[in-house]
Amino acid sequence: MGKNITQKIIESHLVSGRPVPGEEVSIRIDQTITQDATGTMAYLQFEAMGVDRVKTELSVSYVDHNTLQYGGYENADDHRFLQSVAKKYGIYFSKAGNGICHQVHLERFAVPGKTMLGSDSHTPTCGGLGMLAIGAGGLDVAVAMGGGPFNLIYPKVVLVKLSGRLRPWVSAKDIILELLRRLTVKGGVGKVFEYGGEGIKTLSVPERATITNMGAELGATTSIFPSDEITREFMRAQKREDQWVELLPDPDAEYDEVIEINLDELEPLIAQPHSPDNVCRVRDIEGLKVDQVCIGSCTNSSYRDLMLVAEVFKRGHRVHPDVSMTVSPGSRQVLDMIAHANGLATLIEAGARILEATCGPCIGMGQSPPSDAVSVRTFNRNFEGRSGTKSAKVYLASPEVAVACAIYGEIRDPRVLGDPPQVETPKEFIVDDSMILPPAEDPSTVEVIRGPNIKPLPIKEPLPATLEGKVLIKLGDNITTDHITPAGSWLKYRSNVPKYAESVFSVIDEKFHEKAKSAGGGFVVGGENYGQGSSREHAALCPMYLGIKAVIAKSFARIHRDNLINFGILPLVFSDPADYNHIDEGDHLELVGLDELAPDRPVILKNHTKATELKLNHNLTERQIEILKAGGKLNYTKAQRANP
Ligand code: MIC
Ligand code: SF4
Repeated sequence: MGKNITQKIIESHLVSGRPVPGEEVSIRIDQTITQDATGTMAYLQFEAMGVDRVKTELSVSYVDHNTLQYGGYENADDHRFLQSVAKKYGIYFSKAGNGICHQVHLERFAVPGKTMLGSDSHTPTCGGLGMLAIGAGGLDVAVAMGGGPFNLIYPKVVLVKLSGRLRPWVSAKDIILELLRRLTVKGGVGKVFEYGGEGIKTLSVPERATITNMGAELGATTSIFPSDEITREFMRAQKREDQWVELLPDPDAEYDEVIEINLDELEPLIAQPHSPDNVCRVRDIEGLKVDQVCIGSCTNSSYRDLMLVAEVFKRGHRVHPDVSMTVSPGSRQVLDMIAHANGLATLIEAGARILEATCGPCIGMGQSPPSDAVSVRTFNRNFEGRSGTKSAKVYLASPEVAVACAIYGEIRDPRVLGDPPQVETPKEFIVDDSMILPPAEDPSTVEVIRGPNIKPLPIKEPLPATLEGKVLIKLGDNITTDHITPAGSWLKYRSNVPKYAESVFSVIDEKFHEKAKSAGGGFVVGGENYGQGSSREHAALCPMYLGIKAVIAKSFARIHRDNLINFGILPLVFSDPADYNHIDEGDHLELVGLDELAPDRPVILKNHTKATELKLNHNLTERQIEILKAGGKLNYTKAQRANP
């Protein structure tokens, strides 16, 4: 039987397990990436493991999320820590201003056929170049840097067969929005989306990367394109054709599912507040007044995306007087390229505000919209409050749609703008890696510098036989990690868990952390897809710090479930979803028999308030149970290293 490319990469990296969908396998990791917001924790954990140098082929530490260094020393201290730790342990360090990790990695480091683990949920961006790139919590990345394998459930592989060619003003973003419309934010759980069909030949690597990037919003394990002549041309233009390898599915490759999209039939789409799957046609909501337009983020910040916007403005258009428009380039290379191509000057003259090459407004670092404002963004997430303004209404769309909205001051289908500009992929990019610092030759000369914002890691006790406490909060479906531990102004406390823990659920209940502390911890009850969104392990670590013992939900998002296990919090699932209706906030619960926790054996929950008993499932593997029993993955890994 022929193999698809996902199978080829997983099987060539298999360390243990059977490659059968639904079974746990472990794979060798070739490359890792971290970013500043998750990196400090990941490196503290790496240090705690006592490994003297990374064991991967390549590890890169990026500073891209919180580069403003405003209001005090916290960020700058974290960045200095990251720089010194990278130098000491054999990690490349991409300085603030060099760009967003996913865009820079695609340009400078991604290699087809390799595996990569990144402490950011949009790590699959590099799947656009034929890499098996997976997002995970920082602790999993730390273990991979130490040479440990990464465990995952062997995914189902879905072929997304593209035919035809995108019509004028329709773009790669519309392909992934169409998938989100069809499948929803939980439609990709346990799956890898592998793109194929004649239509892929019409898409450049950055366009492919827009699609694989936003596969994260489907909840997918990852997304991947083959590595073909288009990939080769991109790598040649990046002056690293020597790293190119062809990677194609076998002609008789089999897939678990096939989804067909005829590109000719797509039209400009837009995701409405507050979920990336709330997708409609742009023309269905035309005329809605727009207050803000933001171009950028790891989804749409390539040379092609920014030049397209600039080319539209070159026709004599300007930003509408009532609109505040920002542009954040994906990388310093992109900024340099648009400057040389006269795109930057055009954007400035048109009235756009040029921001640094960072995540910026995407993670609520600046550009929080005014109250009730409408913001159209080329980003990938529009969860309520993520922009920093709870009442704002964030829409997600392509650069084509965003520029039309900026010009007209209202939601507009870009097809009103006449013939679309043609932006060719450059034959040669400007390559200057001087903001990527190599590690030291002699690590013993490097001292790791820690500022006062870096607090020691909280460690959990081993799992007891029973857990008792109150339901501290009961939540609905699709709770995001932005609800659990918001970013924005809290971002600077990522290496200070006691402080960051004050943010837990503050979007929903400002007093939650006080309530949790005074109750001595307790339980969280959730609906479907609990913990969707980012990979931030703080969404497990901070609740752990507040004494959360278990989360009982209808279902979990992959990365967050792994993070809960890594920090010793039980992720339990209602065996009958209707049981969700029989637990209320304030109920006094007890989980019993945890000393006998075993795969396929349900956990018994006693609800003392309601005098009822429920069976809860968990789908935990032997390995995950061992981690939970040890009180988390750090304890477990240390014990394993002590007794290999
Ligand atoms: C995000 O887009 O939510 C982030 C910020 O990039 C996160 C990582 C983090 O919270 O630091 C992600 O996507 O994993
Ligand atoms: Fe940065 Fe936004 Fe991408 Fe997250 S989604 S990595 S915050 S640009």
